[in-house]
Amino acid sequence: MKVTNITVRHLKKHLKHPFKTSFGLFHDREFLLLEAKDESGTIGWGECVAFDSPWYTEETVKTSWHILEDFLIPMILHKEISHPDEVSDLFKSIRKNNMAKSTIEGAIWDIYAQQTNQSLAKALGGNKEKIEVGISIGIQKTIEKQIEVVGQAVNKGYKRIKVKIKPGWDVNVLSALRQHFPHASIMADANSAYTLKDIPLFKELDQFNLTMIEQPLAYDDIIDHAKLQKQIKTPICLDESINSVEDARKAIELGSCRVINVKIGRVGGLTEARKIHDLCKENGIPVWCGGMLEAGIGRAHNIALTTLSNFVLPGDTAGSSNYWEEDIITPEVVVEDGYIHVPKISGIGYQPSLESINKFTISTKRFQ
Ligand code: OSB
Ligand code: MG
Repeated sequence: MKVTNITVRHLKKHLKHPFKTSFGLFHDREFLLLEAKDESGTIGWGECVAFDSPWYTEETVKTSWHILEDFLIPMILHKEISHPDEVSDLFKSIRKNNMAKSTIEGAIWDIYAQQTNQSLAKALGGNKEKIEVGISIGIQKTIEKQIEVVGQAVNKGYKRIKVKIKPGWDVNVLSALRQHFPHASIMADANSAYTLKDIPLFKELDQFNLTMIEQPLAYDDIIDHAKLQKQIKTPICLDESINSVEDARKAIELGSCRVINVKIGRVGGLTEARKIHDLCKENGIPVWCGGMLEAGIGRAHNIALTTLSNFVLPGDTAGSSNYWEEDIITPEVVVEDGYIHVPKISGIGYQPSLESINKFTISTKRFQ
């Protein structure tokens, strides 16, 4: 294939429920969509998961736009590409900026799947018909409210409930949740809000039998996480610290985690995500697919990735209606009894709705 036209759109969508983490509160989600067309007219879509501020990684919507426009798009336009695995090699001279890279790579995978007449899941080598789904719930105003929201998710059938914690909102909340939901799979995500000084606190959390604790320490650390994992029973899951298959190899060697959260954008695309999946499988490390409050395109890519065999833990890819009054794809992503049925049609399996996309678009630029 040769990509001849690319359209980048900047969208802003209001979240149905504000999302609070250890780093702040979101009411809106800004993101980029990339539409790529190849010479035969096949169209593929990618979603850039960077946020409008660099709280999670260093990338933002604006840095992604800049890297796409000034570096990555010129490297892709009119190049002959026989397989999407080649895209990361084309981008080798650009350091990091994984979310920007992943945006184009995702669109190329979509085109490739359509042209080989298979679903994106099949093209990646996945073979699940349905995937198990978990949910990530933001910090609520009170413990009572947190219990209520977790209860709603349990009743909807979500297979694993993740809550966000931060200093002062940890033992108290998790203890209350464990009391109310003695048998639910509950986990906590700290988004790097703690240090090794908090080891006694993490030891205390062991009593709640959490499925895992996600990214308790610094976003760029794997040394201290290894020290912490040796002293606690709860499995540590790394998110922010793993940006490549090399990071995963080192973390596994050091014993920094027992689980890895794979996010396509954070690791630079589906090809790298699959490499991490394969390495973890060889090493007996289960993985699951993380979420970035995606709209429909990103959500569709997550679903396809989750069909790979070592995605044995429920991910954060909840249904569209958990985030949006109206998603940008048809049909929307629906969760039934804690499962999403993987679409079988070719490509990402959901149709982008241009009418809906246009409604939320702030700016558009075309490249050819
Ligand atoms: O740390 O996993 C995270 C959302 C935004 C940024 C980082 C994270 C999250 C979530 C929500 O936990 C996942 C989702 O529901 O999409
Ligand atoms: Mg996380």
